[in-house]
Amino acid sequence: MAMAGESSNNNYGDCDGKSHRKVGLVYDETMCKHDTPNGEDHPECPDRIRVIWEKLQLAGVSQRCVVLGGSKAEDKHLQLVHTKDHVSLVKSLSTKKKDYRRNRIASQWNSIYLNGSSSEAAFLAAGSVVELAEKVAEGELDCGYAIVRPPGHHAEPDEAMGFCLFNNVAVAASYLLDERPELGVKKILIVDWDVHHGNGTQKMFWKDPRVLFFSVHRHEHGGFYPAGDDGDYNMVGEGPGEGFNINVPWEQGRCGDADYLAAWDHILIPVAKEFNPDIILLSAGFDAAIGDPLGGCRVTPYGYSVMLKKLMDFAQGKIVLALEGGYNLDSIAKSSLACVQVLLEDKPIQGSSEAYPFESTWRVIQAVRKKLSAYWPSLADVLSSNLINQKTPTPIIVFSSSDSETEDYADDILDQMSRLNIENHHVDTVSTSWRRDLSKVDVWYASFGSNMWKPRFLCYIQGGQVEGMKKVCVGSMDKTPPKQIMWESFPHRLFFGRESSVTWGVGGVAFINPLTDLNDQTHMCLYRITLEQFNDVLFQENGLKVDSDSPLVDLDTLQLVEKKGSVPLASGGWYGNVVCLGKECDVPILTMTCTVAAVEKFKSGEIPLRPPSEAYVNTMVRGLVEGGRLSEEEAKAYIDNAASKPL
Ligand code: Q9C
Ligand code: ZN
Repeated sequence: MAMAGESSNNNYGDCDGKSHRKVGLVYDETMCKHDTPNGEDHPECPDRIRVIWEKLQLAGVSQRCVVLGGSKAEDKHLQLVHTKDHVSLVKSLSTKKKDYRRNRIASQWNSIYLNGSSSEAAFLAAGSVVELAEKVAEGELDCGYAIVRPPGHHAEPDEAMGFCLFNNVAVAASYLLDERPELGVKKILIVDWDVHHGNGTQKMFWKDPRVLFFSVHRHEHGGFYPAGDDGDYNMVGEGPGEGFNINVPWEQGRCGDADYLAAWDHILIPVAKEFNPDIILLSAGFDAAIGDPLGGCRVTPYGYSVMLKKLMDFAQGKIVLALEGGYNLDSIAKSSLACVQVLLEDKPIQGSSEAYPFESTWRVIQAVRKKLSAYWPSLADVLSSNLINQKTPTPIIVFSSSDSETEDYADDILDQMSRLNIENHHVDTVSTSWRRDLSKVDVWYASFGSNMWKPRFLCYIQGGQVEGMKKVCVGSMDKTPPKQIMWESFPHRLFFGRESSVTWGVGGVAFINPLTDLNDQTHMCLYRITLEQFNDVLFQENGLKVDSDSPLVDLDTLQLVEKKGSVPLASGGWYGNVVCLGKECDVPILTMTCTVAAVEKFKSGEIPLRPPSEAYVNTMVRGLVEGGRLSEEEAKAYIDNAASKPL
């Protein structure tokens, strides 16, 4: 580690003659060596930090920063927040000769992969954040950004989790507080804007009033990763740390600049003023960014700039960003660039945002303020109704359901829709112009469940009822039958979830895993329909009104799903995810699956995996047989086999 008072680095240029701030950047290619053991694709990939670094170079901003190489964390510093056993176990990974030994260790953890370089990268990631934080605390640098991986905020004292091996930010915070008292850092604000809850960091400072931990994350009442109650706003810390843990748990996806800035203006900024930190550490995941395949939120580079700028008013601008998540390479590069430009303070922030927060955002903000006002008087005032009436309404979700329940309640949907339309005449008059555009685009809808049986699928287009369905289907607005029907097999895993559903009884909802599994083949029936009709199928499958004024999959989303393979929709129902399986005749093949968050629940056992009911099997078999895909015996064996394997 560098000594205080060392002369300024030559990389620091001031060619424009303006005095901008001394910004540290850590980048070390060695951290790219941490990768999946067999070269499988994974969202937490080496290119993440490469693209960020390349973007900063291309934009000419890295040249204006103090660039530091990585630095390895010392065991004793890691042990400030991790157990000795955890540190030794991660260290030992590098000496294991065989992948299978590491795979075995990885499999004991939640969402972790390991290779021969994982240990080195983990020590570098943590050590680099420590080094940068030290330089900022000493005053050698004004602020900085550590472009590191693996990320850290899910790592708990005794375990790796959620792509994280060591909790990089927590190690740095403890290092400043416990190992460098002479630097005078007594109070640290940790802000975690990664789309996931920073469960590890929360745990490490749960009883510690020296660290104020603030995490804003997609929570969905405990349904979003890392599932459970830890990210709830009731989790305020304990003992002397009570009131020093603040969670802002979004109830829905699609949150964007307006939602995040509302949390800043009405929670974080007033509390930061009262807390008056000596330094800020930012768990800067960029997976709430627009376009992120895991996050499903919509924060723009402008949004990140404003959030960062607002934090720079504290601790004399001493702030250290450490990369956490963020899985759309383009989004993380652009967001990172926007942040470094703010750190450099060399030009005013560009951009604007016109949207309002969601209604659910105000609900969450009010709940957090109420709970935390016991500790932070600035949160005690009731927000004015003028303010909270500025909102973007959420599409009305009639109910959240499985596909099977949807048909069971189709009459109820119709009832509720007509009632809603009587009460809200304006609902009918909103523009549905999206339909015109999307009616011109064809897609293949690939079905793998009961929709493989053609008469059953046709109900979603033409409306009506078939054998086994108790109630009537609404159908699409455009009732033109599919232009073509064909069958194909795809390398995906078919599985069955849910303890029971109304129509089919025990078991009986089929999903393909949104995470591609090349070892399994799923038979799918492809219907060539318009993108408008595909949206109507999605609405119905998710229990949403079909007269929505915006589609779930618009042309941009279609483009994104073709590029990314999978895009979460946050439509609230069982099929909250759209997957692109490729192209046929230049027409994209789309299917709908449950969300990655639901897969987590199936894996953890929160939602049981059950073989499908007899009625559901019969519908699927009927589809496979009538479609000429398999014989009855083969179809039964195929479903038996799929249903007997755990996730
Ligand atoms: N089983 C960060 O953003 N999802 N971690 C697991 C596959 C885990 C995200 C889905 C998401 C972890 C740092
Ligand atoms: Zn994340």
